[in-house]
Amino acid sequence: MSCEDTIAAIATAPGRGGIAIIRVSGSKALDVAKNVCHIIPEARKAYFRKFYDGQSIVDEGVLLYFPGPNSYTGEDTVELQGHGGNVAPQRVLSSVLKIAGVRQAEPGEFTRRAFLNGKMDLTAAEAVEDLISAGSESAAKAALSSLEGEFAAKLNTLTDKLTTFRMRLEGCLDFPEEHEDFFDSGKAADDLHDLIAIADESLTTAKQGVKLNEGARIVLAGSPNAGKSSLLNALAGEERAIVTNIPGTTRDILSINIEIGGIPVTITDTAGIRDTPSDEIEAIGIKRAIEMLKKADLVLLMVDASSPAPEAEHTLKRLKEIFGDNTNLLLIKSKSDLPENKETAKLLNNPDFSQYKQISSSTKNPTGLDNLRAELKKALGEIPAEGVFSARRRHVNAIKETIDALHRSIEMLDLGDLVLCAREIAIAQDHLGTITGKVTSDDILGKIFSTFCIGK
Ligand SMILES: Nc1nc2c(ncn2[C@@H]2O[C@H](COP(=O)(O)OP(=O)(O)OP(=O)(O)O)[C@@H](O)[C@H]2O)c(=O)[nH]1
Ligand SMILES: [Mg+2]
Repeated sequence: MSCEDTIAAIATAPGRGGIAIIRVSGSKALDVAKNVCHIIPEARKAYFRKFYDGQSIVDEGVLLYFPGPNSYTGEDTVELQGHGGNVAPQRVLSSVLKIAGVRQAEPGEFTRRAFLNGKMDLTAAEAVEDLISAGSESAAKAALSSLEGEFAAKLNTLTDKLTTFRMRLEGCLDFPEEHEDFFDSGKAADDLHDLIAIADESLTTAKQGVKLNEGARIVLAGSPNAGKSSLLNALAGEERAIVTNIPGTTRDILSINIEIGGIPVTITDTAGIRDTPSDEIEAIGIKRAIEMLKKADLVLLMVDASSPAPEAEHTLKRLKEIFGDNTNLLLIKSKSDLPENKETAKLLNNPDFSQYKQISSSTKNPTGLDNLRAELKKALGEIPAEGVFSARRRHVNAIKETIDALHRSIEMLDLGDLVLCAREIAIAQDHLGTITGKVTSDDILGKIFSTFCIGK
């Protein structure tokens, strides 16, 4: 991939739509305007033009020209806004790609160029994609905060403080007699603890950002007829899954997207787990259920509290086999509108079950899910309304590495090894630098931008 080439792509989503935008960036952008629109445009002026492929007209629309560096990518950029749909934009793009030196853009390549040309830091570049794929309003708001540089600003404050600290430390190494105050007072260690506290705060916020970005996966599990599909429908607010009183109704997995406390959540309904499926289809469904359970962030084990539940013990045992003891599991006692079954109540009091939080639910009365909704919010972790930015796992890992390096720097300080202390602080700075892109490699960039949409 070379930044010398001029790149082009359809920047709007495929399918039926009023307008499609073909975006072009690079030194040949004006050639595109000349060849396709038969005009040399002035900067930032809208022209209504026919779009040509050779002598034939392929579409008509608006042409815009943004000379670099005052464009999204920092390079000369041309936008052709034509008609949407599956054919017209492709025809315009194909005409654009016939011009020498112009090629189809890779996913995220426009934003990659914007980053490389210093138009935005890496957290903002990633936030562009996060905003596009945001699954809830809170996630979109958080992405916008990162895009506007709030995440980078927070990290830059920490980096600046580390730089100041390192300068003092290195000054002390060079001129020990002049900097006695710095260490005699034990102030250096206090300062480092303060810096760790700031990094810890960023870590918490970054983890919340990841949650908003990635969303959470909740999987419903339990014996046939426990009420899983009914719960899915109630949470979705519409009849998505088939509900009958025949055990083994749900065969395939079915996922819906909802929002809980601002977090985008995918809830998956699964076939009730039992060892004696009625046929091959149910057996495959149970296998799929187990695969989904392995990926769950939170499992809701449903037990029908109104009936004998001879299979509940077995289901719990199976779940533990699937993911061990440390699963995030809530036990849902369903059908709480019906009288409780004494045997089942007794069973759920035994330690195997009582170690889990138990929540009563009913889909048959209007307030039957209030408690469950509140507990789901708690289990997923509440996200503050303000001050959250979108973040990724790589950010969380880099902040953790930063904190580890700072802890090591305190150890070195305690040992009186100021050289190693300074080195650990430099390592901490490098880790922070990988987040904003001050320290980066083609590998990291390749990984980040390959998940972007084409045309962004
Ligand atoms: N009274 C009462 N009945 C319920 C409740 N939830 C579900 N049911 C009934 O229980 C039966 C089974 O419900 P489903 O939602 O299909 O159960 P399931 O766990 O999805 O069952 P499978 O798909 O067979 O694994 C249906 O007849 C529902 O109407 C509830 O809260 N109260
Ligand atoms: Mg079902």
